[in-house]
Amino acid sequence: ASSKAWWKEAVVYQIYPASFKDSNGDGLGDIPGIISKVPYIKSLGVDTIWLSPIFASPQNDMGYDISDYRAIHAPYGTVEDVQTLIDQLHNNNMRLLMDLVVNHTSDEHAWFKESRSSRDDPKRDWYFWRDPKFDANGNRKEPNNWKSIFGGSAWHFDEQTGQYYLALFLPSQPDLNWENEDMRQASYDDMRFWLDRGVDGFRIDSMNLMSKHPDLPDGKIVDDEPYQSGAEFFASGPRMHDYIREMRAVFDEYDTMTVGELGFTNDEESVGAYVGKDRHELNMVFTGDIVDMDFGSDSNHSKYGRGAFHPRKIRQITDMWQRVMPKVNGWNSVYLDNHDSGRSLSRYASDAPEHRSAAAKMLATYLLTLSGTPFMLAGQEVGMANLGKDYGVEAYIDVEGRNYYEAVLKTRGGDHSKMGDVMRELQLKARDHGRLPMQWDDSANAGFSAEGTKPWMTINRDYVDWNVASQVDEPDSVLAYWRKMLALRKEHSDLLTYGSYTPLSEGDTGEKVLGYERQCHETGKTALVLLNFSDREQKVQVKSFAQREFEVLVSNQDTNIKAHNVTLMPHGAVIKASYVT
Ligand code: ISL
Repeated sequence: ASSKAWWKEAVVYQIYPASFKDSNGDGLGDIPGIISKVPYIKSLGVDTIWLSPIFASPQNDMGYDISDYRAIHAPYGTVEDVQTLIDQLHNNNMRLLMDLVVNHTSDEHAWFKESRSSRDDPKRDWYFWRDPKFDANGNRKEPNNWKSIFGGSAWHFDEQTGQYYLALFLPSQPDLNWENEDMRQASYDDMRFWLDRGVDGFRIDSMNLMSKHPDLPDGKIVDDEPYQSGAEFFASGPRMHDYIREMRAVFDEYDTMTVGELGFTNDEESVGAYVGKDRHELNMVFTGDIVDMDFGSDSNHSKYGRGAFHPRKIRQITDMWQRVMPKVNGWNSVYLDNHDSGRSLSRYASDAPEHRSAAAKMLATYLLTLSGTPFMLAGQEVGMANLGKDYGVEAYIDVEGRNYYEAVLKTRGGDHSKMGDVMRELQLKARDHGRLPMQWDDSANAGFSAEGTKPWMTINRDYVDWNVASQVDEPDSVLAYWRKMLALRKEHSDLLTYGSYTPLSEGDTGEKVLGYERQCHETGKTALVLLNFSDREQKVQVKSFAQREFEVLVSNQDTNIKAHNVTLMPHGAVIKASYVT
């Protein structure tokens, strides 16, 4: 069995700072607002907070474009406020993870300003600067064909010094050159700045993009677009593991938890290499496959391509990582939602009024019964959903979705009435949905921001029915279910955190139901988990449970559940435990 550690037993609550709680009426969430909600977060049974970036930033990418790692974006508060938050959390036996965005900085960071100032600047090599290429007609061209993750070329020409710089995300997010030793040391000093103040760990943004192939070769051409992914030359590149190990030495000066965000890398072997225990690199990662399940069926598996979720996909991805981690003696995260995606409730289950509560509980059951550290997104505990179909494109303000919409609109002669297919995909997957202001109560602005203020983004009008206040004392609410599940995970941590995992086959459960057993080898206790990912009733017969004693530990339905015959209602979830006597 896996050895014990605090970060394996943690349950992490992700807060998008702009959207959690506005304490001063400027329409934007802030750190004092988060501090005011610590008792609430603790009352859920959650013990760790992951805070998306709160650092000084021009906010072109909502703080993922940092201009000073040691300063706080003024509307969010101050370094002292962060210290207060850390102290309050620690007083409550809770912990804080920060977002570590070091694949790139903002173009307003002092490092980049110096770097771009002249070709001879000592910090020139802290970023990627390359000479132009020229085509047959003598026209200037980018150094290679890589595409930015947010669209267009990843290279941007700087008139003053006559070279291009690389930016895999926005033009205002230049990539740092991790090859440069001085740059790395400066970044480690910034990390120590926060670790010294008591931060307990980091979610490392775009973690595996930090090592690029030294020749920056052209990406493989897969279509007739001018720019191509190129990810094969910058995802999990040649020196990636060196950098992580060097960083790990800094983390080991403290008791630091790390979770690395993986992009483009989803195969067993590469993922295992980051988290295998003897590798001494990261505690866990986020693989992107779990948030990509309804991406396009096109050859690029593009985010806004037309795709469909099928329960078979979650079965396959879940089985794979649950099997791989023990094999490499490693650990993983478990998550369904983050600030870069539509809400899993609306994409993989159902936010239709008649299903919403059951579906939200079913997904909670999934998250909290697997091996791995669970990460939930604020609002998930009350069944927050995507913006509905009655919202037009103006409700969508995130740069990724907007860029995509504008690019397609151009090819359709600017005719908004021809954008129905694009709207459908935005309604499912746009990053805005994961960033909706928290729905605290049914007062104006959902209790997120005072009445009469103008929140920085749309508040989903369903807040009137779906909010914390209306659920907090309601025993059948989604919120009550989360609390019950979180308590259960703690109580049965031998089973649910550390137990082994055995999948039931599709033959056992049918294709719409996900089923697995968790077992504690010391006690022989076994939990059987059945999750109905459809909006129809499903009948399941689990033969291995026919001869055993069992009890229903938790369920979101109250029909009488017989020994090995289970009828799951639409989006039904059942956990049964058996004890060998
Ligand atoms: O958002 C995505 C898909 O919708 C991803 O491709 C995302 O850009 C990628 O996973 C990296 O994400 C992280 O870094 C970005 C930032 O915009 C995201 O919010 C962050 O999670 C650049 O820092």
